[in-house]
Amino acid sequence: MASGLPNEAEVQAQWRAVVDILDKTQVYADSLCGATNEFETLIGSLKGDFTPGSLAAWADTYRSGLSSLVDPSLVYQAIAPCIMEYGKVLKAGSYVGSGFETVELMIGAIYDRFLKSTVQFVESREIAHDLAGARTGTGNGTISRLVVDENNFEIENCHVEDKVFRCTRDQNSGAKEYAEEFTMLAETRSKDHLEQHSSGSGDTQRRLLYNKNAGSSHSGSIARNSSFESYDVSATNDFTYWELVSGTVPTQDTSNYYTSHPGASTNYSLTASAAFRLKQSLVDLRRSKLDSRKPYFLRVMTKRIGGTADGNVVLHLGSRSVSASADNANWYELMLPLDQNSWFKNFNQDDFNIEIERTGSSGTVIFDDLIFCPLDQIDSTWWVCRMAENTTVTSWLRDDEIKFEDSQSDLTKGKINYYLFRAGLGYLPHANVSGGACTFTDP
Ligand SMILES: [Ca+2]
Repeated sequence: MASGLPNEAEVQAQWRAVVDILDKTQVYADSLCGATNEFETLIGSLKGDFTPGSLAAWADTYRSGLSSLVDPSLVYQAIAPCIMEYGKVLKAGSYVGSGFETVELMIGAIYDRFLKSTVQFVESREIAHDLAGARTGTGNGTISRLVVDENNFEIENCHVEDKVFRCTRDQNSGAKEYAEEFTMLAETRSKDHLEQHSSGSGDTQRRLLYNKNAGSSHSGSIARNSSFESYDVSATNDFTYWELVSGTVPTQDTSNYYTSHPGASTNYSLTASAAFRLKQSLVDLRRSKLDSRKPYFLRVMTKRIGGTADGNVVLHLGSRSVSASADNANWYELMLPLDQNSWFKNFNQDDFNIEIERTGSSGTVIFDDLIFCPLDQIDSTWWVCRMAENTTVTSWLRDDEIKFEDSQSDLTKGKINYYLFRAGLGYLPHANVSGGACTFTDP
């Protein structure tokens, strides 16, 4: 053993050496146990009195032994000391925010260190996340996905596989219409810890996803009066929970609406023939606080009624906003893009609120079906399902599906991050986003 405490490069060298051993073990074990391999050859050749039974049993035991060498708990056991040693380096550099005693928190301190102190990156796994998905069946809603964290690094602690969201409860089988239940179905898992790259997550990441709507049930918007049905011209705020910030108070359109939602008794929309800006404050949301560890989704449907409408429609999420032309002949989903600014840290503001706005004053524009909600995390990336069709909404029915196909062109890339994932420890900032040079290189 060398003497003294390691510096940062030396800790990285130890970590790299650990990953090298893990990876070479994994590659070798996989090569013995893959589809056309030594074990297959052996088992296929067995005949006689002694060998068929005995060697088949031995092969099982042998594979089990190989598998145990790359068991997540053993991967964790190898990487955890490197992470804690890294903490000592941060301490020596008086790096504030590294006073953690657990591996899980210390890896977060190292992540921060990579960005804030001595900027550096590991190699990326370069996973190609499918953002669009392919829909089959009756319903014409959509599922969107967020695949970057609050610092715009692609989320890398996930399985590379196809995922299908299948409608498992519709309006006729236990769910409310517009609050249909989807089950995420993944690819088959390896029977042990070998052949991980060619295997899926099995049922380990299986979660339910619900169609979000403008109602107030469990899958509804956390903004109140999101569908603009609660309206009283004699009240302080004509639209309940929506306070006028500037412009002319909009009125209610009782003839046109986007779609309904669970619990709806009437279906109306908000209509504006002049410029306006309305806000709903945090205190009026169905939840009195936001979760700083989650990304949020905000959208509203809008279209013009009658002739051309001028100006823009604008949606504000805290300090962030998105705008588009108000002149939409069909329903248009005005939505904060799903990117790093979907995260609390990046839209947080003094006196948080969400706002809808129209800037023009010629022509009539209606708004309906606002949805504000946190995204749901499944296998580390984030998802939201809702109706967004621009002409006619058709509800989901059981067995409707949306399929997402992720891929990774080079399975050997991003080993530091891959074994962090295998150990259940997340990932570190990687070089493919900022274009920075990779300093903590793969073995
Ligand atoms: Ca409505």
